[in-house]
Amino acid sequence: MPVRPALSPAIVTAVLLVAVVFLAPVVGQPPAARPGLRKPAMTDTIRATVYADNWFVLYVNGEQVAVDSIAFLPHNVVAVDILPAYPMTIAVMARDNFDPQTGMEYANSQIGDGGLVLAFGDGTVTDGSWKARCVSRGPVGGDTTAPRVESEPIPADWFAAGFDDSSWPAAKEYTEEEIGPKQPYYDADFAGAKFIWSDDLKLDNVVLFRKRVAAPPDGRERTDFRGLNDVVPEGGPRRPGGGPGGGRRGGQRPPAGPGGADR
Ligand SMILES: [Ca+2]
Ligand SMILES: [Ca+2]
Repeated sequence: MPVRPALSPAIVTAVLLVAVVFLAPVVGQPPAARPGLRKPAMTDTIRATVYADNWFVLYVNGEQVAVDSIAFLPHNVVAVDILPAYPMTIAVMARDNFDPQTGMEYANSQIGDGGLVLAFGDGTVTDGSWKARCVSRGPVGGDTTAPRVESEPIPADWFAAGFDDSSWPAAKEYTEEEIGPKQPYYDADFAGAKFIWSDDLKLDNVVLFRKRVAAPPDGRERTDFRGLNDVVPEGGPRRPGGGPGGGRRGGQRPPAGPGGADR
């Protein structure tokens, strides 16, 4: 019988602990040493809830995190889990339903209206502090006899965290009565959130929104997990996948129990 290495899980764990305690302050030093490199859990996420008349795409910190799964009708609520990091830049493109040639809807029989409301589990809500820039409107001037659409190019990086939106107008708040949301809105929790759009709820058909959230509105401390892929998380890396040599230290097995697996 071959003799297995005599390192018990307990000893390996002890060695790792010693290494962490004595080496971490030296190796991990510098100024911006980030506390807590544990892996994020679902309890670190917040729920993002959005209702758009009629459609939206949502970006958080430059990454696309949600797309409305229904382009037109019925009016629906989309709720997804997101991992927040602050300051948090939220960017939304919302579209009213409209014919790209006329700006009207239902076979050019009427002018539809838009509307967006959003609430995050950290207390972030839509309101007049958001920026809103209309990039497509129609029928221009409300003219339904010779209807036409007016659009402008969308900046390539409009959703990026570093995009300069200082010249964008403030979003305008609208009441529930003005929007006339459908039942899914009432079935969700949008407490504290306001409906927003650009200046013309009916003629503005494509609107870009941006909001920078400096810190969690609910005041809760949250870990910043950005760059997690660039560090070794607490508990060590995942067990190597069985290649020649087995990975670390000549193929020793990582300690059993918590820490070895990709939790
Ligand atoms: Ca419209
Ligand atoms: Ca609409």
